[in-house]
Amino acid sequence: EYTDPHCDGKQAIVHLFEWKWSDIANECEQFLSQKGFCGVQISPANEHIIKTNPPAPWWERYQPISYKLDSRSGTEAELVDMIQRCRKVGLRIYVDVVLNHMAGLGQSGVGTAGSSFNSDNYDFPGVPFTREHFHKHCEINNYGDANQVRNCYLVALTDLDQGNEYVRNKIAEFLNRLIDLGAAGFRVDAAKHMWPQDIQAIEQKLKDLPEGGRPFFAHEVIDQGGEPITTGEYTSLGYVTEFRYCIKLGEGVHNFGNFDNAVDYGWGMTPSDHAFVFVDNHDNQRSHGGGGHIITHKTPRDYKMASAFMLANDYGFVRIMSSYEFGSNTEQGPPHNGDLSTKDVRINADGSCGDGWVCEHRWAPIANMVAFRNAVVGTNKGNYYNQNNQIAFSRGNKGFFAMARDGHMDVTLQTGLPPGQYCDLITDCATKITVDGSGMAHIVINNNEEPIVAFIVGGPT
Ligand code: QV4
Ligand code: CA
Repeated sequence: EYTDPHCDGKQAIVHLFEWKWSDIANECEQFLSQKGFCGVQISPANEHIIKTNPPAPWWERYQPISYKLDSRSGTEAELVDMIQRCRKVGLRIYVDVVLNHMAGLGQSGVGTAGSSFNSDNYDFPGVPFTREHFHKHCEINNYGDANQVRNCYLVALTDLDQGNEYVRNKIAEFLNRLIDLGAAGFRVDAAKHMWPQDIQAIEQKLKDLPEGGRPFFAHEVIDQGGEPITTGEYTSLGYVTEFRYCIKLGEGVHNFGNFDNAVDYGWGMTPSDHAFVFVDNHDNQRSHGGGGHIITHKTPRDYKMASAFMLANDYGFVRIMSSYEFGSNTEQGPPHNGDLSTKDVRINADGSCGDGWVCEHRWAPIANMVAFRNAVVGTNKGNYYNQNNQIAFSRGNKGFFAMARDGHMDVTLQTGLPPGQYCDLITDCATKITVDGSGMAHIVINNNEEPIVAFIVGGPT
């Protein structure tokens, strides 16, 4: 339950981090629908604090002031328009929701929807929430203590008591409103910091989607082993983030031999049907949560390989990250104008993005592998080949994938596919592959920047 993304069987979503609603609507229509994406994870849509020092950091969206739908990405009317325009071209919206806490101690003023607030007085009249709705102040400093992780404050963020019936009702009202507006589900921020039974009680208060079925849930639980709180406590509530896979993908790209163990259940990794997977996320790409060596857009060649492998592999439900450029200042917000409003996403003539937006989801080995994943859903890996930093495998009799770390591969392999001529998805058919009557094909890679070949039954020819 809570694992159906409601997108006609499609298999990958993209996090358009900090994009404005109007740009997301355009992207649904102009790009995501053509490439077979299932939907979009959007930044928090509700009212949040406004910071001018530092100027409009991205993390102001993680300090809610109320559940009014006015944020730096746009107004409620713009949100609704976007949800509907995306829906029309077959894409669903998953809203990042911050339910664990409100704004941090020491702050007061007015939020993005004009509501006043005073965190030190636990006063959030825009909801309204008052002191009785929060846990007493204590700070989380020991992740070995599950009570503390759930009941104390994460970096001084005023911690809501989801055991309180009124709090549960206010949260459920907020989520039900988003369901009414056409959202298909949620990414739950800091789920690890809320009791699973409280989340369950809130989920039980939610409506079915208007077209039927339970909303989709992806719970953010950072479990890298060694702590009492595990992803397993949350799998009955939907998908759960699998941060160990970020580390495994990084290790794999550096030495393909490591891809043999990319999913290590001995490590406690989440079962595939509840694992929400990604190469990096908006936190660990800037070292804000989650350890390990994380591959990001800053090393494009490695990033393409990690993403392509993730999309080809038979593990989890995939989220693609789409970032904006940032330097050593990890607080820096999205590209913005002089008045701190977020800049439009510029799309260049060659399909890449400009004005500081990275758009990894438009990079060919990532965008075009979405069709691969959609085509091979439900099949297992087979015909596995992994030698000398060259990897290849089939997915049932539906698709075949190959990748070469040094950019070159020249080997004849069993593909498991019916005979015929296939188009390489990565190069949009510039390369063709012939599978003979016994399923063998000559696999050639000669591409340093994008050393990947992938083809599917029923693909372009
Ligand atoms: C600061 C000090 C505190 C001090 C406090 C009060 O650091 O020690 O007590 O001031 O004076 C911002 C600032 C942070 C500040 C805090 C409160 O960065 O310095 O505290 O605000 O004012 C994002 C950012 C945080 C940011 C937060 C709220 O990452 O830096 O804090 O938004 O704006 C763990 C969790 C996991 C979490 C991860 C980052 O288990 O759940 O840390 N990930 C999610 C989100 C993440 C978000 C939050 C949770 C909180 O993905 O983006 O944090 O909503 O691993
Ligand atoms: Ca909590």
